[in-house]
Amino acid sequence: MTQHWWQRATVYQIYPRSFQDSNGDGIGDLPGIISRLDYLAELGVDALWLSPVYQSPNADNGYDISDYQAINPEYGTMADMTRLISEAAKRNIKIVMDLVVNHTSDEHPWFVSARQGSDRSTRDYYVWADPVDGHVPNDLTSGFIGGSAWQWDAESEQYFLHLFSEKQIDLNWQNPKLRQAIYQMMNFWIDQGISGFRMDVIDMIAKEPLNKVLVNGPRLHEYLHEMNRQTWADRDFLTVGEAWSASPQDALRYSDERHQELSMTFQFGHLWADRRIGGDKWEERPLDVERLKNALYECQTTMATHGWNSLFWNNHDLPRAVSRFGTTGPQRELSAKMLAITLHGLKGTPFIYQGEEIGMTNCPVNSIDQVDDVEARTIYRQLRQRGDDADTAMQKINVFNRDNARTPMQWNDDPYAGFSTTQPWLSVNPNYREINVASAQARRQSLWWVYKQLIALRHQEPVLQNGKFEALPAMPASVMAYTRTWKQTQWLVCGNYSAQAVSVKLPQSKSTLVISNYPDGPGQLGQTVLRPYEAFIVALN
Ligand code: TEU
Ligand code: CA
Repeated sequence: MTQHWWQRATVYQIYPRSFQDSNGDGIGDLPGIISRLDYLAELGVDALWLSPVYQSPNADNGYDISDYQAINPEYGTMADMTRLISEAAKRNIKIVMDLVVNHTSDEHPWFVSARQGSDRSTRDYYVWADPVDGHVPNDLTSGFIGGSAWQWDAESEQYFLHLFSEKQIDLNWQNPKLRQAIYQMMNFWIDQGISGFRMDVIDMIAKEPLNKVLVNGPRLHEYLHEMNRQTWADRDFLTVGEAWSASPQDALRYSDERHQELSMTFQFGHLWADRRIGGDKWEERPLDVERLKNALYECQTTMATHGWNSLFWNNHDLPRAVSRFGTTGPQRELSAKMLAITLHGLKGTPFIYQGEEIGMTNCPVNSIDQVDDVEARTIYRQLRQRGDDADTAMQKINVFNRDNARTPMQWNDDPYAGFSTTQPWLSVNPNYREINVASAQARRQSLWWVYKQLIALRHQEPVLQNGKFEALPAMPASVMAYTRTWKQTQWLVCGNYSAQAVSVKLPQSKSTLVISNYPDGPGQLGQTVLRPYEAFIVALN
């Protein structure tokens, strides 16, 4: 039975910098989000996950925090945050904060005092290591800047660790004092009335860098259980851990309620379906729908009785779903509806990334000067050093550039898409005149209305919340088809991931249409021809 609010909820991710600017400085902010709460309530979402809004020098757009208990002045004040929480609550919307506790900014007072001064009480909050034969301790590299992850501190004659950028310094979770300081900070936010945490790279916190163990360290689950007990344990609270390393089995380990750790994780298995596993980020492969299905299905069956799944296509680090798994051609909305229907039919908690509900697309750029993303800029430099000319390097960058997902929200066809009254921090996607919220809401057949309907169905239908998942056997590679069964109710979810029509054998059964992306639905089941990108949910009877 459904026990938790988040088991019937749909969460909406906001990237605050790009959602709504309220004061004409070109940067999204908290008052901007508040001004859009009615929009979010109309869409029907239950909770907002805010990417970091804390004080930060913005080396990685807020994923480098210098004060966990202060708001970045670009975004507003603590009073704005309090108002956001209460205004959202009035509309039955909960707030989920981003918890970035694998690392802090180098400007965090903990790190400043760890490095210098007589009182180094926070020295062991971070990871330090002595030189080995006068060199770095080992060959760990920093993902975001290239080069060694170890940086020399001349004053103390030791190295410290930064696995992301040189301004994101890894915390030492083996230190119980550090863990207590983090739990205290989390309790501060829980007391402010938030309802959940999304936990940044949570699979890395128990790293053992000298043994080159970066994810799934031996004490990881011990820490998460301890965190659970010392913070949200007695509340109905949503926790979702970002875990790139998580297999379906790992995801069960995190989310199995008997272990009292997290509600769920983000697993990324399905997002390798158009990449070479272990390959470079820009190595695009034609979408392998079979692999995509299998990854999603395996999570469904692994977490059938215990544990819980998150359901998502994209976020602020990933390309736009419709550009990646659908089409940006004339069937853009049709294909985006197919993606929405086939994902939201699964068991778990759906996460919608801002703009997904109107089918926002990737935004390729011509020159590296137009790129903000620290990761993309580093990789560009490396590609050029390895001999790529500027055009070739930019082609690769456009495949994974995180800015693809970070261009401002497209509200209407005013200049700057209604996001701001001035040139935003990152340029608006030029397609905003066609793709925007106002035009989507005005057309009853738009993608936006499909999302609204899917969110409402999740609230209303026990079969969507709890129904047992079963894949339909012997489907063509491009077709996703499964049933959900709860008591006397059985739903069939079906989607064609291809631009070609395809013939399938569906159950011989009478059916009632629940939702579809073609106006006329599938008609009779049995031997059926699915049209390009066709998707539907029907109740079998
Ligand atoms: O991302 C985790 C992460 O592993 C990233 O390196 C991710 O794989 C990459 O961005 C994809 O291109 C989290 C946050 O979501 C991301 O925004 C942060 O930059 C990162 O942690 C560091 O905090
Ligand atoms: Ca602003």
